[in-house]
Amino acid sequence: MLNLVLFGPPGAGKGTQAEYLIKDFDLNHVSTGDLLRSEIAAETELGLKAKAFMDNGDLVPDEVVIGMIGSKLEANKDAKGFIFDGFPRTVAQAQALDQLLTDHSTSVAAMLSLEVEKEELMKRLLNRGLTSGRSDDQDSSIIENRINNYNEKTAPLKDFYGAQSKLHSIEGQGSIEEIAKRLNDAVKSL
Ligand code: B4P
Repeated sequence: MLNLVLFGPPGAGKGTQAEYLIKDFDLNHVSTGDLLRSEIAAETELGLKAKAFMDNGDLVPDEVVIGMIGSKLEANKDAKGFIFDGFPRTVAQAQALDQLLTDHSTSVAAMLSLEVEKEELMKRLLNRGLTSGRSDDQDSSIIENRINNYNEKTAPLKDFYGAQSKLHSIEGQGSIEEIAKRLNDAVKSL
């Protein structure tokens, strides 16, 4: 199995680039942001719990997100591999992912970290907010909170995967196609 963690701050291009990686390497896509938004749309108990956190730009509690990943792995045992998009976002989530993958006799092959400057992130997200209908993309103070949460709770995961020699930093500015090529080259070199 080829399991990739697609990493980066909000607006780094994770969802955008995941589409190319899925096609190029025939992987299953697991986006915790997308899974949470479908739970909210379906007005499930989990969705109702997650909504307030997401609307404020805060991380949803670890146990909620980890449970969703466990179900996805269980339901796709024959997959060639997974692309984890927006997960893990905390050290506890990364440890849980390692354990879940070990239980399925596999592991994370690489963390692909998209590097983008804050100014560009703000620009992309506010721009997406014009059409996405996502309230967390429409207000600069909420976007700031998301970026601060990333710097405080999520960025330390680079050390977590770096210590396992799995960190690959990728320049995340430029055209979408250029970045897709950089990611493709990085995966082929694994
Ligand atoms: P996500 O859905 O993961 O939201 P995101 O980080 O904003 O998405 P992404 O990074 O994929 O967007 P993209 O750059 O592709 O999370 C939303 C919320 O869910 C979180 O704030 C949190 O509350 C919760 N959550 C999710 N996972 C969680 C977890 N594991 N634990 C706890 N809470 C969790 O796109 C951004 C824009 O940039 C797009 O408009 C795109 O077109 C544009 N863009 C992309 N690449 C570009 C490029 N090269 N040039 C110009 N524009 C580009």
